[in-house]
Amino acid sequence: TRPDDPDSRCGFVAIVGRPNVGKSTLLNHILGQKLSITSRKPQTTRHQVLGIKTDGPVQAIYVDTPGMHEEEPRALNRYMNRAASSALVDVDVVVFVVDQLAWTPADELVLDKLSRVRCPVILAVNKVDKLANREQLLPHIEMLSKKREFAEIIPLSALKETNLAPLEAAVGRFLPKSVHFYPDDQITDRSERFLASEIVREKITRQLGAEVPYSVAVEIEQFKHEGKTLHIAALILVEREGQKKIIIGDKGARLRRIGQEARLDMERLFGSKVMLRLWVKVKRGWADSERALRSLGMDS
Ligand code: GDP
Ligand code: MG
Ligand code: K
Repeated sequence: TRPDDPDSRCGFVAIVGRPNVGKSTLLNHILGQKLSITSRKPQTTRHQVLGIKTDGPVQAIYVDTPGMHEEEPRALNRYMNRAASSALVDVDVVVFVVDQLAWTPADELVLDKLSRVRCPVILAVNKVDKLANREQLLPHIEMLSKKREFAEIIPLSALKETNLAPLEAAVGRFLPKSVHFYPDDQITDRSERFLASEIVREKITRQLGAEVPYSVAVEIEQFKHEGKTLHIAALILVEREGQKKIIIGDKGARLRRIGQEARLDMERLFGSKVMLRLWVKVKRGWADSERALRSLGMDS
């Protein structure tokens, strides 16, 4: 927008909530693009990603946050808790995502962190597509509305894209008048390399279910356009020899499947043909080591 456009709005929106309520799914569906990785496992979102959505005069800059959680204080968890708390500083609007019907101690913990937040908090009651009967929602919303003062309470389904427009309209109303910080066609602050590594990590988490813990990292070793083809080489780092075997699978079958699925997503995201090479290496105890996190660029 022009700097003198009186309707121009722009600001930061934190999406918070306990793991698995659907924060990443919500961000992806608002953007209409896959930026943030999702899975049935909690804690799949390890980094902070900005998702930028410009709709006419309104530019909303969304911050997806790793779920806030209490666990053994390994380095990775410490990093994730830091990232989650820092997301609440300097935002203009908070979208607090909860699951329909379920309210747990983990939700209570997030609510507690929000007690320090001064900006408007919109409550997004997600996964309403799972409700057999909409009437069930009313007592739940009644209960939630007593927890704190919410600027709005919006039942929605991130997955089915139900009621996303009212959420976005509410967010827009609470953003300050400002020029846009990013070009109107930009959708993220992250590099293509970073997005590529997140896609590979998502495929691994999805394929392996509970077999391999969260201790998988992906490093992009090559990211190069050659003619019409994008050549990407990714190194998958695991903690143990056994995890390496699991990821590779019988005669390499699982790694091939991970590669095929990742390549399709990358082609869709980057809009070009992708040649993807993957390999797996054991890097002992990397999740325990702050130094290893720094070497992977996760020390913010
Ligand atoms: P996050 O940990 O809060 O980022 O949650 P994710 O976005 O990774 O989602 C966790 C799980 O919930 C995934 O399996 C999603 O497909 C699922 N999910 C997210 N939103 C919805 C929804 O609106 N309806 C249903 N049925 N499932 C959803
Ligand atoms: Mg997530
Ligand atoms: K998740």
